[in-house]
Amino acid sequence: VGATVGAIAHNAGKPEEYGDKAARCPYTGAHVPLADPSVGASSLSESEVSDKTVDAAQPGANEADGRLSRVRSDATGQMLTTNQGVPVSDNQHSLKAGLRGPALLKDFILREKITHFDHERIPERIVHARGSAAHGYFECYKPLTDLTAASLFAEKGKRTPVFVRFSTVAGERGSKDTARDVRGFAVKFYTDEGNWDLVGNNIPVFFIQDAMKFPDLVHAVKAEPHHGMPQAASAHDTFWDFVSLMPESTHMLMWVMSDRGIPRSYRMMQGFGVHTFRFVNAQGESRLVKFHWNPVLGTHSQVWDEAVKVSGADPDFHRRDLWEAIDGGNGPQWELGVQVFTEEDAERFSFDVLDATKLVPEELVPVVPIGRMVLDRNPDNFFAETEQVAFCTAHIVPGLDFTNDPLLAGRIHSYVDTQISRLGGPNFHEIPINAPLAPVHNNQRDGMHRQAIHRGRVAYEPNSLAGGCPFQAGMAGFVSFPEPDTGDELRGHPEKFAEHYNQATLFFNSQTDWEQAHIINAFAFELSKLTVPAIRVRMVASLRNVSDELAQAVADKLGMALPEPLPRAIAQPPKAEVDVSPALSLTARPGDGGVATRKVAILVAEGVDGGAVSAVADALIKAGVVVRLVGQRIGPLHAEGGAALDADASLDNHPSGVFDGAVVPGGEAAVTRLQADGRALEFLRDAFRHGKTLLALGRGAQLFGSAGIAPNDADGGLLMGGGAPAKSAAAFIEALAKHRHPERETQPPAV
Ligand code: HDE
Repeated sequence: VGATVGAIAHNAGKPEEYGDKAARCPYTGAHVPLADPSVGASSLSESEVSDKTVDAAQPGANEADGRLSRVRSDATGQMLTTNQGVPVSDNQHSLKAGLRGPALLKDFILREKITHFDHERIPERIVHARGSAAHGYFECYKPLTDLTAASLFAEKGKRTPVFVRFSTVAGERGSKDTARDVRGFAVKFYTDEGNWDLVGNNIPVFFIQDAMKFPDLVHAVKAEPHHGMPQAASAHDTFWDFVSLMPESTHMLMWVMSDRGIPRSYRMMQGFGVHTFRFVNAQGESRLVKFHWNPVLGTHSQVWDEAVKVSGADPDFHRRDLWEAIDGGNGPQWELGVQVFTEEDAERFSFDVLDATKLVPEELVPVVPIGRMVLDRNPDNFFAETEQVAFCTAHIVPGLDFTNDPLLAGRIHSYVDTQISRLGGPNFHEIPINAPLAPVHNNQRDGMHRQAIHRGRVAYEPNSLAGGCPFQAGMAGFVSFPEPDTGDELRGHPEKFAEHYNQATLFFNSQTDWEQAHIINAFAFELSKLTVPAIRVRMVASLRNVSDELAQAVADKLGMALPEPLPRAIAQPPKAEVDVSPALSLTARPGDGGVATRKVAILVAEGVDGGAVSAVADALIKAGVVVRLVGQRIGPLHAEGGAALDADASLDNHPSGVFDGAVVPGGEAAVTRLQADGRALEFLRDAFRHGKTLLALGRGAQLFGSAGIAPNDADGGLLMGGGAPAKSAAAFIEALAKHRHPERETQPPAV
């Protein structure tokens, strides 16, 4: 026991948790091979699964990394210099006329240093300002040449480097990660025929149907302009004023008010291309396509009380989670799936596929997996990569094309435009993280911050002086799909765009009881924050068109009478194809059943049962869990019998929200100490209320009693031990894999 406890004391488990030093070192260009690169997609047919036995792929290869090494800078063993490479003799003192005299204007070293500092900031993104990113690759399962000429889908096993940025939308760059919000899911594929940016979200629909409304939506949700509040929150008058006047946003509101708006991790959320795009094959034939990213770890979320508390405990919760998982060699994976259908199919649907407030139910068109994405390398530098990466929906490659979705049309313009002011000019494509792997040759010249040195005297086309180069690619290049003429120029929208509630109802009816309860609570919370009661009434009136049950429950929680339903734009809405879509529930994707990278606290104090601590810790670490010994303070303490332990976290710096589960070992003295510590009781109450997996060993059960938590056999996540620690740990791991135990929830919370 002593030896194992001693090992924990020195954090011997850390290398396994976070990877050894060589794996963490970013300068070698080598990728961290994943422990198990196989995907856990149970939804695949056997033939599809066998198609995934990839033979062409080079494990860990990522050409994009080599390209970035050209610009990497490493000062190890180097002398300090100015930007001109002049060695600096003294970096502590400015040049003065006498020791007590004035600083001199000719001190070019001081001036260069201060001037550069003065200009370190660039404008933050107008939306999606706060984000985190990682490198990785996409791997194609099988050739899709019958559907698309896109080179990344041409061969089984073909790998295309990617850079992926996840983000919140409303908050500023320094805001918290766990706000209730949509999450951005932007993927830059460095294909061999140019960059393709699939700039998606973790929700498959959007608030509005037409780009014309986007600036209004964003002005409404951002901090109110007179006093700059609230930060990273939609719970304020202007947002609900706008959306309650905009019934097309109702479907998206259902998603944002659901637990999708507060994901547990970027690694545990889906991504969606949202719009309907086109696949175009080499013969010029086109099919419509919707893109889905499905996480191998499953879809998991926080609960609201937890998200609020974690935002204070660790505002970087999602950023840290992504970084640490990749750093430890547990890079997250997603499957890319597509829904492919024809224009004729689309015409038969009760909704319009050009309307971004609608999804295509999976029961109508199944999602077929076509490849997987692995994120396996953290950026070297946040600013150079994560901040300067410029995603643009206009970045598309041969084999793909847009549709006439009017929201997408505005985006095709907006992203390129915004990069020009954000990154300081039209040459942002030359910033290393944005530069394609495919060669770039054209006659665009000059501009701010030009990096390329174009040779020759010809910068026009046609030319004879340069032999006609660079020459047009003709049919080998990007050829826009010939969309048929669609009519007269006018402002308006197609008829099916006027139906706003069918899919909001579908979403609500497809949720489990506890998911519905969370949606009701979220609406009630957000609307309770409004200062103008009329907005609240209008919103609940709108919810009546979704579900009377929902509207009534929200009204009850707000202490208001149920208003008349909001008038609908169309009296006789078309009948929806499906009433329930199980795929819309978070529970549809439980994940691969593993617990690797999940975080567990073992509560320790002087006199804790050291044998139990090491037995449980060993079992958890073996299963890939990140274990923290959480003490009344950090540092050394003595287990029962005198063995040394080391608490690497404290009840103050690691409250329960940052963990997925907790263990309370026995040891009479330790339990008595913790019973007298309000922080320990609060830790357990929060963990219990948030549905976390909890294990008591020996006398540890008494601490639960002191916290007001009674044993309950019906609660699969509340394990009151009794058995040997190793056996209890096995049961705990099984319960931890379920992520959370919502069956224990009561309204209001009993504990
Ligand atoms: Fe964006 N959006 N957006 N958006 N969006 C931006 O581009 C815009 C929309 C999305 O990690 C901006 O570089 C318009 C839908 C993501 O860098 C800007 C419209 C979806 C990101 C912009 C939309 C998105 C952005 C701000 C309606 C999901 C972050 C900075 C017509 C499919 C990308 C920037 C990153 C960022 C405009 C609607 C996703 C201003 C005009 C729908 C993930 O260009």
